[in-house]
Amino acid sequence: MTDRQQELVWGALDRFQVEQPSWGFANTGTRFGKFIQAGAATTIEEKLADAGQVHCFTGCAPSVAVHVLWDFPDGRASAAQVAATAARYGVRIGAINPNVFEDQAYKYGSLANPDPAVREKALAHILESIEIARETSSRDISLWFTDGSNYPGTANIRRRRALFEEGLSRAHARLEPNQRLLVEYKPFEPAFYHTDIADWGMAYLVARAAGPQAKVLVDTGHHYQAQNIEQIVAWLLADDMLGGFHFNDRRYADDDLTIGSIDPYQIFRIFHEIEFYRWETGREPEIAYMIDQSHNLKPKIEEMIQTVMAAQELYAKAALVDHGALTRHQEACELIDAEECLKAAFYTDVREAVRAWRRSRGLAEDPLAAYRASGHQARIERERAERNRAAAGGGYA
Ligand code: AFD
Ligand code: MN
Ligand code: MN
Repeated sequence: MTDRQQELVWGALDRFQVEQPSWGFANTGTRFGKFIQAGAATTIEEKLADAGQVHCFTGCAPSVAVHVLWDFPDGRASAAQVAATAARYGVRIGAINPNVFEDQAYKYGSLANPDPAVREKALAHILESIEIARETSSRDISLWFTDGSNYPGTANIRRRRALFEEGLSRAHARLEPNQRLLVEYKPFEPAFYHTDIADWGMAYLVARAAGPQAKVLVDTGHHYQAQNIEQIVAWLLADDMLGGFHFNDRRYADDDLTIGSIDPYQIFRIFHEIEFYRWETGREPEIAYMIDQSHNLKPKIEEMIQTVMAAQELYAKAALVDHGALTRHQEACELIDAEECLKAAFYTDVREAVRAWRRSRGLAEDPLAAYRASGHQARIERERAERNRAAAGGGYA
């Protein structure tokens, strides 16, 4: 690696921060069940303590996305305490995730429910989430809706779009100047016939209708198999509508696997579009890089460290693309040379440069090994065993 390449890698690593999901530390699973882990977090304090470990060893994951119903037992009243707890563990609260999909009232939808009383209930929860964000000094309110239908003819699709535009506009009107609504899309699940906000175009349109502080959230697991995600990213960047990502990887659907574990080149190409935009425009887009993974089988803290390390490496690789040469080759239709600009960067082994960056920042060069040697896992398994054993019905997988 040349000195210039190391300089590019270190510059990228200095810029790169990724947000952890509180729900990644708790016992979760698939709709076919979950395997309880002895050391899994069962309270927001334990989740923040675990996230603090990940940030302590990686140095680039200082914020934690939280889920209102799962992490704020007393709603807005517990916001200040949750923020103080986060600080105690060396992290801060990041995106606030309202939950308008678990309550029985939302059986036929939330903001698009045919019943105006349910729509008002969902909006009230979103407005409370905006208040919580104010108390935790969070910029982003991250909205995912399960609204949709399972059978043809059971929903008025056009009317439901209009209801979303109304509800999101009312939420947008209550934002602080520094706050944003991130509208996440997903093609299916749990709805199986139509999902109201199913793709980037629908999210774009309802966000635009809501107001200038509403953007699109791209969850990498929320696309059909052949979709070109980096093309979506390029279009959203061009219109300043890219609010952020929920990173994970997938083999078949919304599998929430570890980032880069199935198709690292795709994540690299997404980062490349962002780096290419930065180089070409000189602008710094305000993008929330967030992880949305919650593993059933891998040890949770180790998996989050593995995820953060993988994201760092792929972002560092994307910073190595020679944008000047790429642009010249593109203009001249020198296809192989243009493609090779990406492949040369992607196949560059950045691991030693990343290890050197960690040493220069006083971090362990191998965060996973350092965590494993810390004794934290054994300690939390002892401390949390009983609560998790109860959750497992007495035994562990
Ligand atoms: C699920 C949904 C969606 C959402 C996440 C956190 O598919 O990605 O962002 O839960 O609420 O993964
Ligand atoms: Mn998501
Ligand atoms: Mn998802």
